[in-house]
Amino acid sequence: MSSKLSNDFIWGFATASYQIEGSATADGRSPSIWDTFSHDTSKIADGSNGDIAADSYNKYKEDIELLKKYGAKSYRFSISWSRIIPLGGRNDPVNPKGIEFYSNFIDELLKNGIIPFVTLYHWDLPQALEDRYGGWLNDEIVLDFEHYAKVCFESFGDRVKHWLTHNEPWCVAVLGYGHGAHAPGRTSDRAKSDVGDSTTEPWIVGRNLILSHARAVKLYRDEFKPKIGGQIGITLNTSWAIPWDSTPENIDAAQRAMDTSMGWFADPIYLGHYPESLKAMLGDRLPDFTPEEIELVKGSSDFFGLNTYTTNLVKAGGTNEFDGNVIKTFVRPDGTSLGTQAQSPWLQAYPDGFRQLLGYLYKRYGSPVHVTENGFSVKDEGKKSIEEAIHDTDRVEYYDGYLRALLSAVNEDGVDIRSYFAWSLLDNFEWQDGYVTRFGVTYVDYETQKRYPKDSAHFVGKWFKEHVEE
Ligand code: GBH
Repeated sequence: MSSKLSNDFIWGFATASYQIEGSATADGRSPSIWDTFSHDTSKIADGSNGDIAADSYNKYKEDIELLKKYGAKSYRFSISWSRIIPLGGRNDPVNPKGIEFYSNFIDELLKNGIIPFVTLYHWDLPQALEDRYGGWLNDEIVLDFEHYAKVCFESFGDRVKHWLTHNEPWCVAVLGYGHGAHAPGRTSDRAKSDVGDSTTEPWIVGRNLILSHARAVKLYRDEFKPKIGGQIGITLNTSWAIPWDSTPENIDAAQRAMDTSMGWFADPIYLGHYPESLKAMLGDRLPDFTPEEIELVKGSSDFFGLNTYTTNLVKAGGTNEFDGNVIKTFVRPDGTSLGTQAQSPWLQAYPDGFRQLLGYLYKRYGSPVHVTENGFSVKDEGKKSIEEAIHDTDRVEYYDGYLRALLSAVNEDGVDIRSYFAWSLLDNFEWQDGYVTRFGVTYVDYETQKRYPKDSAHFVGKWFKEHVEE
């Protein structure tokens, strides 16, 4: 048995437009819902926003230099919808300057031998569509997203062969409309927002996200793929769920956690229906699909896109519907913890959970897997000097463990994995956590916007050099 990954294995680093680009008003870009949300300083831990971020709109050539230096084969980045169509809608003008920016960017990647892996939607909806009809709550969005996707396929499809429609629809629906922690910040919690209904809106938004994904894929397959080839799919996020102990209630609870975090989207897309446990939990509040819609949705992803960071132990008895009404913990019955704690409270390192998750979803859904995000925020890294921060031992250990787990999943468990992207190339705007939490393999000094490779950047580069066949 080979102990390596095949030579066509794609690996690299990932980012997202709002988290790194800055230049919020440059060249005709209009605000997105994240500009609005983050400018309400009560929403972001350090009162920051993405106005400047890591300044990648201006420093993109430097970012590509870093990718080259680390030996990356590919770069996963997202396109800012409001740079391409500032007002967002299907009858609104396309912004040539926005097209030009990403076009130059893609050319520069290709010139350096780096494969562009493009996400269409990583959460930065044009604010104009939120104002016009309520964004993802309104099914108007389905056709507007399809049109935006079409403009991108037409403009970049000659050079981009790897497309993702949505990044983590669970986060869009739940964090945006359930907990109100992400833009547009709607929730039933009136301490956080005057508007929103957490019992219904996330499920409506989820349905529109699925339909918009499916329409964009159908368009790509009908009008673009026959001529230009390429692959298109969606990327979903989940933590792996392990029953806290072997009681039937807790085994059931762990399955419910998977059904809610991943099955909500994956079951319709790969299997053609919602998970039974979700229907049972929500009844009429889960808006179903018509038979025609199911025909559109089922089979609408060429691969399984996975973002995953951690594992939870799961017990029955919670009241948070978005986790499937379970209690999640890192603490085992014997009082020990699963792994090293990150800066992010929701994240501990547990490589074996990654391997188990890969096996689970390959068995359940049967699609080749692209791991489009995986990474670690080192505790208190934001408080360290640059000299200290670049020696990011906990992150190196995280990647060491998770990459070994990946290799075992491929070579021992037979999971068909096609790519791996570390999150993230750069420290960046970590949404509601602002700039304090750092996920980069490259340190960004926000005072000077200088970049400093961390030990983990070298580690990941070296690991793939040693583990991908020539
Ligand atoms: C990814 O989400 C994002 O795609 C990326 O933009 C981000 O920077 C990166 O991870 C690091 O966070 O306690 O209920 O709020 C990761 C998936 C799912 C992880 C939600 C945090 C919090 C659950 N995230 N989870 S909750």
